[in-house]
Amino acid sequence: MAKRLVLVLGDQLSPRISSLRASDKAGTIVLMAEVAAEAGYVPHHKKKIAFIFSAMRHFAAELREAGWTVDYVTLDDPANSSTLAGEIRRAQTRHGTGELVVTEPGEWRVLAELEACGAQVLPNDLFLCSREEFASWAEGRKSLRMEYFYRLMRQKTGLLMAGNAPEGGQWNFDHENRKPASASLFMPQPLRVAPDAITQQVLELVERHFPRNFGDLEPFWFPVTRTEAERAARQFIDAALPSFGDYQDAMLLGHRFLFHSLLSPLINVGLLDPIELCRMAEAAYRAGKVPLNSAEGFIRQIIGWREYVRGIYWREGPDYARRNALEARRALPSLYWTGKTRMACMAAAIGQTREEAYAHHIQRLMVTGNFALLAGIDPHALHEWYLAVYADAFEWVEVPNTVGMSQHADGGLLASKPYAASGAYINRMSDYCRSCHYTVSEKTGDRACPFNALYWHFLDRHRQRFAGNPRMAQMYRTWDRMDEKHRRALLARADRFLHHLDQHGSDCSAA
Ligand code: FAD
Ligand code: DLZ
Ligand code: SF4
Repeated sequence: MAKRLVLVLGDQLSPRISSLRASDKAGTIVLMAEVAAEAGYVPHHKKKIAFIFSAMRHFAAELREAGWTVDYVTLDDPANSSTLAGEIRRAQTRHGTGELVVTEPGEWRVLAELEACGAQVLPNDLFLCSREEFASWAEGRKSLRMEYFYRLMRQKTGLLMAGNAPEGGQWNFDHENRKPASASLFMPQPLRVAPDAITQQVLELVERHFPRNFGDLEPFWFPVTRTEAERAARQFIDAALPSFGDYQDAMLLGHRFLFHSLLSPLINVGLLDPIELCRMAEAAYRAGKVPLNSAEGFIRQIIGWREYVRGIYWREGPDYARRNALEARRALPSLYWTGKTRMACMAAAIGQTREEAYAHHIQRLMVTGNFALLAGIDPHALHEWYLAVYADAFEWVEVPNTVGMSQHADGGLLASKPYAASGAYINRMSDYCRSCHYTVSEKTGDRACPFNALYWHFLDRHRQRFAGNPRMAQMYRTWDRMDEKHRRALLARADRFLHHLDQHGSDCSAA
């Protein structure tokens, strides 16, 4: 009897995925394929490609060990057709089968490709909230604030609940989580795994096939197996989670990871179960090892934000990535790729992105994202950049964060006000400004922090849209109270800066 073909994608590396659970080992061929089309729809960071290919190869070995028959196509297989659809067709011919089953992918584009191949698409139940459940939660609501969705997920899972009430009497302890960090704090280090023979082969392949892609390939120390991922999670819970809440928004030169988990790539490809991870965090709290603000903050990111942005991605449809409510049209400056800029905060965020394929949330939101928002950079170009440069980037999570949260390009669906801030915010939350070419306290003049004038330029050019927003009224009052000459000087400083940016792709001439 012809066997069923189950396609397992590069971000579905869990034996618990629905396509495998719905199949029996004897009657199934599992197909996994490294294909140029997936490695090339944006110019992914070298580390991202290496991480995904190595994790895929290790997962194929895990499945074989568990008794599955796996047909694995490597990128350098001479017969590789370079697309998922092509590899499905070839495998169907090889194995004489027409039946194709797949767990729902994380992108509209891939979903359309698989549907065109006649795939039976099963829901992805590695998430807590199904697409249908999110749609029914959102139905008829005037505003889709994450906080209310999050409370529902707390009740659904029972995480940090005391009966029907939230543990500690509050749903959210974010007001305790805004502390700047200091370099004298003990900084935990994430687990670093030495590449094994499989990863070494992948590193050679990536260097051969993608020599010009963005980013440093080595040193490469990402966990790539389930066991390594679980060790990384344990290390995070024990060493970093206790201070996670306090310093969640902090940034420090030379301390790129602070108390963050670095677990997003591992969760997003299926090596870690998000709910089990939350249960580990809760257990650490209940054992008295982690304070409530940290455990709650971490759990909120996962069962709140992570689930919520996925719901938004699928609910809003394939055109969500193209929204541009603020009509931002500026080309993405080359400094995003080169890291050549005199802005110390941008240089730090982009530099570590190149080296690690990682930056933490506040660097993405309040440094590179904030700059793009203030400078009026085309959100779609920015989306392609975020999708390319981070190891954890898949459309379902990256698009709502970029287009919605960071760029307000969805017109405020995800955030009630834009995440726009002047240099004062970055100065408060980091030590970047101390070593910057620019002076954060200066507003006009060529050495003034660019974020300052750009901030007012942003507010001024979007006055019609935002002046009526009660959360922004105070800022417009401050602007209106300013001396006319000072206002003109601020706008002129911003215009000069933007003109230079357009000419050179950077604030330096030699980018
Ligand atoms: P931690 O700070 O340790 O947080 C714990 C976990 O919570 C993360 O591992 C992640 O799974 C989850 N999480 C936290 N914030 C978010 C969020 N806003 N949305 C979804 N999950 C969240 N996250 C991605 O996983 N992939 C992306 O492509 C991505 N693109 C982003 C683009 C922009 C412009 C912004 C502002 C944020 C983006 N995020 C993305 C969200 C967030 O920045 C990352 O999840 C986080 O930085 C990952 O690092 P960490 O594992 O150390 O996170
Ligand atoms: C991101 C990525 C890359 C770089 N390569 C592959 C690949 O070769 N094969 C594969 O199955 N998936 C890959 N992926 C992930 C996909 O591009 C896409 O993001 C997910 O399949 C969406 O669920
Ligand atoms: Fe960034 Fe401005 Fe501070 Fe320089 S002075 S690091 S540009 S916020």
